[in-house]
Amino acid sequence: MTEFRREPRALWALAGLVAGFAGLAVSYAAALALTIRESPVVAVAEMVIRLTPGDLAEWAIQTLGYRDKPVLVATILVFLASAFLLAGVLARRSWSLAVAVFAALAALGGVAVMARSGATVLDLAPLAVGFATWLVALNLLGAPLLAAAPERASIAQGAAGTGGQARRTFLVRAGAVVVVALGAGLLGRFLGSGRRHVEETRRLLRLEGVSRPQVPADARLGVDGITSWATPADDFYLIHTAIAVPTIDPEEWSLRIHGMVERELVLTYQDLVDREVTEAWITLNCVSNTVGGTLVGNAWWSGVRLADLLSEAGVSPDADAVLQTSEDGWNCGTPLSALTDDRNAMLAVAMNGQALPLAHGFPVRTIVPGLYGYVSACKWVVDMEVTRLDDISAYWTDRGWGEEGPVKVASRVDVPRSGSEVPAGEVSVGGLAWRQHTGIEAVEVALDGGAWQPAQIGGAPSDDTWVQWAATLSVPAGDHVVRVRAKEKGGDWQTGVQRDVLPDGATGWHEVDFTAT
Ligand SMILES: Nc1nc2c(c(=O)[nH]1)N[C@H]1C(S)=C(S)[C@@H](COP(=O)(O)O)O[C@H]1N2
Ligand SMILES: [Mo]
Repeated sequence: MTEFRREPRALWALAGLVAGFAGLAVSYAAALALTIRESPVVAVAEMVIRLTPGDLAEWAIQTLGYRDKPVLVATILVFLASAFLLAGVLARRSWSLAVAVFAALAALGGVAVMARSGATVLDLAPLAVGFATWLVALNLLGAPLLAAAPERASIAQGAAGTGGQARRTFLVRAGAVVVVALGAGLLGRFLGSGRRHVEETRRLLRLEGVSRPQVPADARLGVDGITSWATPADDFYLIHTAIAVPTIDPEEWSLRIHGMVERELVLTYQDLVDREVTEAWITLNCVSNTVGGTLVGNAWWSGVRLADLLSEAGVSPDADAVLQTSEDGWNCGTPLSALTDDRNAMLAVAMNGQALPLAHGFPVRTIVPGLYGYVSACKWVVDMEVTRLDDISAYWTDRGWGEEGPVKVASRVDVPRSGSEVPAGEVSVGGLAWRQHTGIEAVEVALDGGAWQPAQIGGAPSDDTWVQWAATLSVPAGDHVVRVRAKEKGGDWQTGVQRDVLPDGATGWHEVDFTAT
């Protein structure tokens, strides 16, 4: 105990160091588990690189050569180690000072993470996890040290004994934290290497029969501000329940088609890509898309027709559904007719002319024109059981969503933007309208609740995609609201009755407020 009092500062510093590196390791593992591009330390390194003056960067590259990045990361780690030591020493006197040091480091990491293009709040999750780890670990390690110092013992009553016992507790806890940190670090490495391998495999894939997307000339109306008719993969909305995007090596992927069939089929990735490729522009949207929302995108999909595969398997006439299961355990029940009729329901292997991005279902996902994603567009699909709708329940239908999931007619105003100011006079309005597998016949707009006026609509290669629409309105100065409605082919005008997305998709007209000056 005396010895303990003689060098408590060193032990506190050690506590800070161990806690600090544990936090780094855990945040690194979290970044890789959540498939966030890189860990906070790398984000800081990238920021330093961006902020380094050209001459200095030049000097660094000259002197250090290809080692410049490892040296930078090592420098950051040394800086962090000093900060951790400091936090530990400060914790001896004041817990809040230690927390302030960790908070400052976390804030620095946060700025670096958010400074990257395309960063979202989710990218901060590893930092939050690391920060929490710092606090928990420092608390765990600090408690026995406090208990060992007699003048502070009352603060940490019951946390640990005194003297030698406190020292043992400290060492055991420090050992445990180190083991957890090493485990987290190894887990991170493992997740990272698997992911890199699959990313690399994906990039190197050359898929025969998959062609580059060609946007039909008449699809674009050329009005500024309307969402692009073709959605780049990077801008395509993402919906999945998986926390970590599955990383599946095509070599290891297979799909089993079984259930109410004459012969079970098991397909490997090679079997699949050796088949004839079908390609089409297909608009995909989410049932959770609210009126005017953006959970909808249009891509050029390439894959293998499901109707052919199901007919090879010999589907029983009593079946009316296919229960699709993803590698991540998510599932959905799809009406069989939508997979076997003449539409382009496919097992897609490529999006916009390239192997599917990991987050969009690599290596294989289902795409069914005319149905919402939650009943059809299974990503990372590995199992299809031919069955009866009455006999199954699936992820979203279990949670109160409709069983069939046909897409409802919808339209959206993209310009003018909500709340924007435009010059009074002739004002361009425009947006998108869709009703996949039925098609859009006409679109109308109305200013300030007045009469409906026809809009121009762009071309579409099939009824399975959205269309752009545009109109010019005479708008006097003042506050206005523009609304849009679409008419599906051979059907009615879109209803103005507002309904929530649950259970089978929202209805109602999209309206946008703007000011003309
Ligand atoms: N494995 C898996 N597939 C899934 C989902 C999911 O949560 N897990 N979500 C579905 C839903 S609700 C939609 S709208 C689409 C979205 O596809 P995207 O993320 O490629 O846009 O995927 C569908 N496929
Ligand atoms: Mo969805």
